[in-house]
Amino acid sequence: MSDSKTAFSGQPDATSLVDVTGTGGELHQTLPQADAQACLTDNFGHRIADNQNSLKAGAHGPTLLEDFVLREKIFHFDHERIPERIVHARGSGAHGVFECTHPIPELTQATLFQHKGATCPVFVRFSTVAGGAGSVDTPRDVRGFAVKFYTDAGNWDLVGNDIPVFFIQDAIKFPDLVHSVKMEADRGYPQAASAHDTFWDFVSLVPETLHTVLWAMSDRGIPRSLRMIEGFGVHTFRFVNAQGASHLVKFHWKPVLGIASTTWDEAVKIAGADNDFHRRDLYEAIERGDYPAWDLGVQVFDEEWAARQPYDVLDATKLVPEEDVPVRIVGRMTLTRNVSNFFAETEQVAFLPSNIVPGIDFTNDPLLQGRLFSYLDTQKSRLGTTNFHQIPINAPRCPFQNFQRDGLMQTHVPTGRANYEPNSLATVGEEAGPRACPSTGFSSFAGLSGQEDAGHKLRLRPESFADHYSQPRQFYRSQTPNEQAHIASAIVFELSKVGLEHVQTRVVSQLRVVDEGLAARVAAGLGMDLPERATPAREPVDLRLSDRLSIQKQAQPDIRGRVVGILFAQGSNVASIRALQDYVAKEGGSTVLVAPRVGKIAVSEGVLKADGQLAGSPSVLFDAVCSVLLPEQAQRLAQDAAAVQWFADAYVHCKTIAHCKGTQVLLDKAGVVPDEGVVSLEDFPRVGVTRHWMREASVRNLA
Ligand code: HDD
Repeated sequence: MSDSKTAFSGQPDATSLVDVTGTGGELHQTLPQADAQACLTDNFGHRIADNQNSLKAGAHGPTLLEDFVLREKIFHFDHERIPERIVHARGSGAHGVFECTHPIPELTQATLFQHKGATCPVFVRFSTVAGGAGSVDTPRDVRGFAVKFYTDAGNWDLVGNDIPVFFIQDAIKFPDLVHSVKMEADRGYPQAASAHDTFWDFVSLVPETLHTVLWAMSDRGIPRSLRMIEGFGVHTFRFVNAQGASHLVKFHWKPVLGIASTTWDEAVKIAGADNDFHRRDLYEAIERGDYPAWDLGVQVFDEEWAARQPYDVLDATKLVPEEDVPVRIVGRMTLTRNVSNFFAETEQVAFLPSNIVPGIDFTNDPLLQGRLFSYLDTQKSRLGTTNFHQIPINAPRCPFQNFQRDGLMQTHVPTGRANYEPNSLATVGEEAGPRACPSTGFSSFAGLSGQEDAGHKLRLRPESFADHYSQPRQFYRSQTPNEQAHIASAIVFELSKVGLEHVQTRVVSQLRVVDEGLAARVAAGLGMDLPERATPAREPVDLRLSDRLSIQKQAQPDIRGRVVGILFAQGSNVASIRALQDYVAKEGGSTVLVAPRVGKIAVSEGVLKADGQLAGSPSVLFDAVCSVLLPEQAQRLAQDAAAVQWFADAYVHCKTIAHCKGTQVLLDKAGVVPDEGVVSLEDFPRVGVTRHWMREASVRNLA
């Protein structure tokens, strides 16, 4: 072997530029300035001469242990991954701003609610619950909706979900719930799915789960977009005003774009077409300036009102119907900026329900109380250090100082020797450090007089937590017949994946207490006899139905934020395409041009470039589809399964299909039957983007 230098260096012309020093170049005084900024270095600032080849003893010789450049690079790479979140591992984040629109100083002294127009930066992370960090965006699942407000009085984290209730009443059951829904312990599957034995086994034995289970089995569990989900703080919290008067409060996020969902068949197909459907949708909307927004609303009530309700407001498996306590809008959150680095921000963000500001306080909800411990603890295990609050995404934007010291990855350099208090160092002119501020600091609400929270140590739940069926019944019966069919079908699907027959039986016997009709549908769907009705600890009552619990009852045709797919091919009429694009853009939506192939395509006048290729852009990715095809092109596409499926799916997913006459042959092949949602291109604006649910009964056997 020759020791001479190899002829091939593999060195590119330019290295990528990363400012790793943060010193503004002052440490490179002896080096040329331009070079100092451009030059690749290791983590200790040593310039790297060759980033392509490791150091070898001869061109074909062994790699040398001495190669500190190689070792540092591989060492850092080997440790790039940190433990993923035990739940909510898959998430997407964005920055934004919260603006107070309706001040409520009479209710709370929280600084962010004092003045109309006052703003505060926020960071939001949406997530699925059960799947791992790389799992798909569209399983049937609850969605996390965690908001960090960087207020001038410290961070306030509202760590909620897109469903207003939770599976369990007491935090001590959380590990059991999560173990049951995650992939099964022995076999390592299913990933990101609740349709398996252990989850439903747990559900069938713990009837307090039923309310949230019904929400998850409803269309809420398969949202169309993160921009179109509601958010809920779930627990009852407490507002405290400057005079010390208190009210109970529940927090709601109302999407400006309205609530929208997919169908189950669609969600499954989206998972194949685009693993990152929700993450991409959020990212692209923000990139194009179509900023997602939510109104923050509060339901405010007092203890006397709460005491009169047939449920306990401290029980997280219960909601307060909006018809009983209307949601009062207090502000708007707008997401205006994508993260610059997914790991540094979305992955490292650490939410803590214990992050609270003066004016907002906890209640004795036993689920909330457990969370106050769990999140702080989990961040240490995920991020490796008690100093996780120093990571930029977690650090408050207001000054913070205390006597907490040292620890792994300490990045602050406190000066002086005052690391304790009280101290008298100021008397000798030394820095004495901060002191508590009784008037502006956080003081816990002491409780209402006459209602002291004290008693014997007991492991039990209050009697008022005993009714597990009235609100699930209210939820189910408040849905439209079509939505009820979706719930029944979803439960049939999930239970059809359950191998343990006694679990199926027990679930149906529980459903009989919720609603006999629902139980009968599920039993029929599973081909089983109706089992005995479960014996509830407390018989349910019929609560007043609530339209606000239904998505369909609130839905309006709306193109805002929606995506319309336009199929064209060679020779298509460009004026029709432009007219569609203009209309959708004017109404606040966006369009994607789909063609049999990408690249430039000759149309009636000039050429048009497709955004997506037909087989790679199935109609499940769009809210409505339009087709501008010459008869001969449609004829050709009628031989292409991707084209036929494009229309067949749009049809069975109950979407608007707007088409020119030429497309008819393709529609016939796809089994599209004319109805109010299948219209000419000219009629598209009249029908708009909506779901034509009346179509569903003719295209799908629902339970
Ligand atoms: Fe939780 C994460 C929401 C009950 C323990 N939870 C987590 C996230 C959301 C929620 C949105 C993701 C935060 C992020 O994006 O980083 N969790 C809820 C809601 C609950 C709830 C709305 C009930 C009302 N959670 C709950 C309980 C416990 C936990 C009862 C434990 C006793 N949750 C955790 C956790 C996680 C978490 C294990 C995992 C990652 C993290 O905290 O930061 O500590």
